[in-house]
Amino acid sequence: MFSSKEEFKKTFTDRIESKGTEKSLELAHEILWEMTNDWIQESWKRTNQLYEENHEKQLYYISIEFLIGRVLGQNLINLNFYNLVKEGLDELGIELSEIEELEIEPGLGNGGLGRLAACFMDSLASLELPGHGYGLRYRGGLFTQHFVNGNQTEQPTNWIKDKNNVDTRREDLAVDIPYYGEVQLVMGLDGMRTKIENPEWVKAVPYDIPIVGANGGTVNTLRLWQAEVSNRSSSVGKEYAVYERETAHITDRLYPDDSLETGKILRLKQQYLLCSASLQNIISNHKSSLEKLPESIAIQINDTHPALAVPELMRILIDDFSWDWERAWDVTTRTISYTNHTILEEAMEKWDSHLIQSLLPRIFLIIEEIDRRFKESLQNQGKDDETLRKLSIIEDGVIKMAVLAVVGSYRVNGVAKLHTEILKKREMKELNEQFPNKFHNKTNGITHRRWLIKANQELSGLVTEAIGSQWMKEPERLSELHYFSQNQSFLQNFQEIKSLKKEQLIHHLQRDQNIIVDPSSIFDIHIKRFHGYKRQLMNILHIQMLYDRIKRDSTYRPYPRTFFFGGKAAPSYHFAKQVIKMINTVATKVNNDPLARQHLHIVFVENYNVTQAEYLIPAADVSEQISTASKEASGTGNMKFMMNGALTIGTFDGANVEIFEQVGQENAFVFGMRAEQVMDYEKNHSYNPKEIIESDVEIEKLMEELVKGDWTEGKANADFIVGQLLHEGDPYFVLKDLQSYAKAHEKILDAYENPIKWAEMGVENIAASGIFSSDRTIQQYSDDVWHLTKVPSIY
Ligand code: DL6
Repeated sequence: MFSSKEEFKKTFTDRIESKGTEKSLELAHEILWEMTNDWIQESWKRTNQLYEENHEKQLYYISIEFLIGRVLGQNLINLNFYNLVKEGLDELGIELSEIEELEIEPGLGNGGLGRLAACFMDSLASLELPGHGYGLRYRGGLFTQHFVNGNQTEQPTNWIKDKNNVDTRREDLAVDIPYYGEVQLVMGLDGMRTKIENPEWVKAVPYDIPIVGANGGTVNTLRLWQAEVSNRSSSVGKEYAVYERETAHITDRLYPDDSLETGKILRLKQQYLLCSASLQNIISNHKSSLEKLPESIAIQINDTHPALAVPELMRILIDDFSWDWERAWDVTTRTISYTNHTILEEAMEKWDSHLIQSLLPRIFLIIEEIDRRFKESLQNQGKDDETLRKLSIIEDGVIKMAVLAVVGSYRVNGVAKLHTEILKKREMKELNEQFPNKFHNKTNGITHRRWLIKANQELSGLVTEAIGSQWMKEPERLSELHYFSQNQSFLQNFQEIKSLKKEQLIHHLQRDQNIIVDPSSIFDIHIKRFHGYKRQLMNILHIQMLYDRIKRDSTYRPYPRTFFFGGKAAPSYHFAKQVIKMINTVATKVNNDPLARQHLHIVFVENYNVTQAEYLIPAADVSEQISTASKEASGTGNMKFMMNGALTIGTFDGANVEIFEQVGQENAFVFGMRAEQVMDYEKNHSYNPKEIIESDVEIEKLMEELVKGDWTEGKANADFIVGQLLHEGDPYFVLKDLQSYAKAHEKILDAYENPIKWAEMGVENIAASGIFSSDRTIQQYSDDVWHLTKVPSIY
């Protein structure tokens, strides 16, 4: 792009002048955006040419979410221009960080699953592997969260601007998607063919985002589909205005509320649009014989939202290419693989047959046929009725998408060792027995380029000073830091950087939310989606216990701690919203109490998103990873915190287990029940929270206060929380693990008394974090599942 700072400054100022408009930060943003983009476009073209010339196998990662975060700064980092641009702009009196702040992050994801997809895109390009994403271009993105009287409110996030969008419209690649209609058999040149008569057509228009890999050599593509009216639908069976409105709705919002049938239909429309448009696009790009599809492409479906890719690929091969069933099934099941991200029953997607039958009649017939043939083969193997029931794709008028995804894929993976074991031994036991070589584990990872190199440039610089820069390419070399955990000057620098990152977070919060935080307090951070199993409720109950102890015992004066919360609740998830309300209420009480506030401070960061995470994670002393064991498939926040030198307080759940394995339990604070215990309690229905309350005076008192409404505002909130803990049987074992959690917190206080020891533990965490880079995960997927070949960029 430019070989020196001087050249950058000259090009930048020339471009500013040539605009002839008033100078502003917005103009600086526009110019920097254009300059970066010019460079990326060239590299992007070159990458695509290389892929075409070499006929390399391509991976397509289909995902309903891609939580990419802000783009400009990350692109500058990956292009290795960040520092040069920053210094150049500094000399021109412009702060790069202020330019970055102008970017509204596209909220195209909800949480871990979407952020993982974004990390994978970054790693694929950085490892020079031909891997691209397909997703949806939600106009609204995930909602913006504000608190009104402590309650979450939701507003649309308008991330699409008139100009300088992160994506480019590709009208030339638009495809039409059929909904509804009737399936007809028609006579074609090569015999009878299936056709959908009178469908409602919707046009899917792709928007492309360049994914810039490390050093800028490889630029892959993230292609997002937007629903628009199709000119094939001039005579839809409804008023045109209604058709227009319904079409625009399809890519309006991520995860429309599916409590009503209209919401369910909308979700199905989204999923089919994503699968059909992506597959049509993949097949039309495919130049060689379709028999070779499994050798020339791999399709990874990210959770079950894109599971309709299985019947859709079958439909294309059978209906559009006149293949017979067996041939189509053979190619489909050697092309598609599937990642499972949850064992939560309520998160396992199931669709009423009648919905799919009416919206996607041809797809429904194909699913029925897949199910019929699968059952037939099971019967031939002599399977009993119970096994047949568990393995059926359609059961009692319901389509089980996870079963469809497993049956239609050649490999299936869980996202952490424990999670994969639970899938294999419990949740998908019968499927695993039926397909013994299909299941495998791929522990998640995070891109160290965003979560360390970009989010914590100071720490990244310190690491490089100590062990050289090779770790950026081979993150497992972070292990060399192990030797520096005993180096006093390194530890001191690490502590100084932690303080600096705390100051930066404080400045950010003060500006955005007018919150003042004590920089010398312990920063204890719990950021993630709000969900019962993630146990934000346990965290806030513990804070109430601490408050009570401080009030009751004049000798208990713990070191000051700031407890940060951040996260959104799904708009229709009542439990999560009640916990948010409660945390805000407790925060008001604790923060305004003259005695308690000397020791405890609660900060609820509004509108938690990727950008906020980039401020919060580097500033953390303590990382809260406290899910009920067995419930969190992996977690990835846990890895981000560790890589920034925070110490984990956590359960033996998801990837925490592997984190503890890597760093050693002596460098973390482990507590709570194991997965086996939780699952046994669940199986035997033998957990009774009343027994805990009756046998523990402190918890009993806490419950009395909750019942009295001391910690909630309004009776409804108190009744709900008490109801969950007492009458609903405390489904996430909050009371069961509470004392063990409290003890782990006491150990944190003890450890923090020795700042050098604390820093040592932090450095050990960074040193052990390299294995959690998504580069490792992607390399493993490539080796075991996709079989991609590196295409070295010629840059
Ligand atoms: O695999 C990415 C991410 C995991 O780290 C989380 O543990 C898991 O909860 C999340 N799963 C989902 C899917 N639905 N649910 N629940 O977001 O995936």
